Amino acid sequence: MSNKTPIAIIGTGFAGLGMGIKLKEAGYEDFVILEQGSDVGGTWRDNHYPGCACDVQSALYSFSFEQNPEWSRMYAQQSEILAYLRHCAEKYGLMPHIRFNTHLTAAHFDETRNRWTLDLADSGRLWNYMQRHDLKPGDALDLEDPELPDMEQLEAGVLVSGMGGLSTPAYPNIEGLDRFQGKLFHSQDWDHGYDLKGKRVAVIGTGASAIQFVPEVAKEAARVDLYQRTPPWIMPKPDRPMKGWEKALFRRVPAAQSALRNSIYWQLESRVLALALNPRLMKIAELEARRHIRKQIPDKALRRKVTPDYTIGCKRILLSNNYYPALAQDHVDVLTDGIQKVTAKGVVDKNGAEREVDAIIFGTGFKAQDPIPKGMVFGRGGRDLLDAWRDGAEAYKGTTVHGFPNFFMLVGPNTGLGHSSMVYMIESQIQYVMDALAKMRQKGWEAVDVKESVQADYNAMLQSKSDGSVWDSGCNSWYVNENGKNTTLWPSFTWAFRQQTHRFDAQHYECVTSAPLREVAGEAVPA
Ligand code: N01
Repeated sequence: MSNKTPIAIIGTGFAGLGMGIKLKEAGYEDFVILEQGSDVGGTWRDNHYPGCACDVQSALYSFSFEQNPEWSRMYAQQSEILAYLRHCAEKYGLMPHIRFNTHLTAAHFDETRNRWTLDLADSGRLWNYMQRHDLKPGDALDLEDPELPDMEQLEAGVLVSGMGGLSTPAYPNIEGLDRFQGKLFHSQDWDHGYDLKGKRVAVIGTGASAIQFVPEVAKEAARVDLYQRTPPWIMPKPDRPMKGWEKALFRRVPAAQSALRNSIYWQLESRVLALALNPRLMKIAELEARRHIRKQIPDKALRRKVTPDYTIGCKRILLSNNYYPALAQDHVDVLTDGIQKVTAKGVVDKNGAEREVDAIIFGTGFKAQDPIPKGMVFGRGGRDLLDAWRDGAEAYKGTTVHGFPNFFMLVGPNTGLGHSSMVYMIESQIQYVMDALAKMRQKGWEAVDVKESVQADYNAMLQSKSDGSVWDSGCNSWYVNENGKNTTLWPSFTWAFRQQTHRFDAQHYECVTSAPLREVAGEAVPA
């Protein structure tokens, strides 16, 4: 395979595959998709814990151009979404473009030639190296270490990241974890070979993943100790199997499925009125969530424990019909005294009480604030992306970062959603990148770099939009960093993002035709 490519894409989740599909549709044949795993699917390949499912309706959580009349439920399970992504990769001819088991360790932009140099390692060898050095996914690699597996270099004109914001597991920093003699794993690294039957299991965390797997663990385990730091607000999940006649209708009349998709879209979009514009309206949702607790939990003390004390919507609103009934069982205890330490045999709470367990499962989420590890992406002047993001991740339109020319991020900073489908955001960004590529070709630009002032103004606007929203109402969430900066969420309507990304606005970029000559807003000027 050639060691040069005009376009390199990282990842084969919705973002990477969607980008590849649109490139092919537009006639680009020369591009490479780098995938560290041995299968496509991104987060839907990596997260396979029991109960894993989507909390956005599948008619909307799928590509607009590839509707699937066969969804078995309103909200598909993980295995079905993974099968859908495999189908997309095959149907649109992406498999020959994908280099599996290939891990991007570092990407350097060479400004003398306006090209990215990518260091690639064999995933298996890199994994062995990381295990030997006790490194976890997301930990910085010492690129000077002679023991690092051999790197292959690939040169790319444009680099598109489809790495996603929630791919690096976050492990809690709890004293004594390394002393624990039982089984330990994170929800993203579920060990299906470990039989939970009859085991005493501690679960740490009560977020979107935990509320899906706790009911499944409780079916098997002899005892479940659920360590809750902050209770989530949970609403009923309006899930149901799709009926035979509905699937037949969608097969024969695709417009009927589009109509369902549109109605879901507008129903979810209407939530922005309360989330972003008038958080007082969230009271209505809170009443429904409180009713859900009362209906599903008979015990008043347990009701009190699971009732949050922050405004609903500040953290992600979760959907579940089986979480509260699971907690109400006698062999499940919700523990809210905090964790002091872990011993060889169990977990000690802040009152000093130890509970022995056979296994500890982390439902502790992802490193959302550092979506790209330090030491991975180096822009102009060799600057590490994480140094550019010292005050928190930010980008222009969630896609480009000043000083990192020809680097496009899908699911970049401030593109996350708490209310609707990420696939909609991804398709909007892909349109932006496609238009950028078309203009680069047309005008002969070798490199495009967003202007610093444009990025700064854009982010000031984003932060002011976040002020006063429900996400700014004082809870502790992964949406906002320790300085109170919203680095992850899109704080408005998704159609507004689509409008912004419809066209590549070259006038906001420094556009370079060749190394010594710069073209700004279409006008040639000396560098
Ligand atoms: O992670 P989370 P997740 N000691 O960050 C707790 C997406 N997703 O994997 O709230 C004790 O939500 C932490 O407590 P607190 C979705 O976007 C989507 O569940 O910080 N507890 C919290 O309870 C979601 O938002 C689907 O006080 C500790 C939990 O761990 C995102 O993934 C399904 C702790 C982490 O919750 C992440 O969800 C699943 C500590 N030291 C996930 N550290 C869909 O359906 C953390 N916690 C599409």
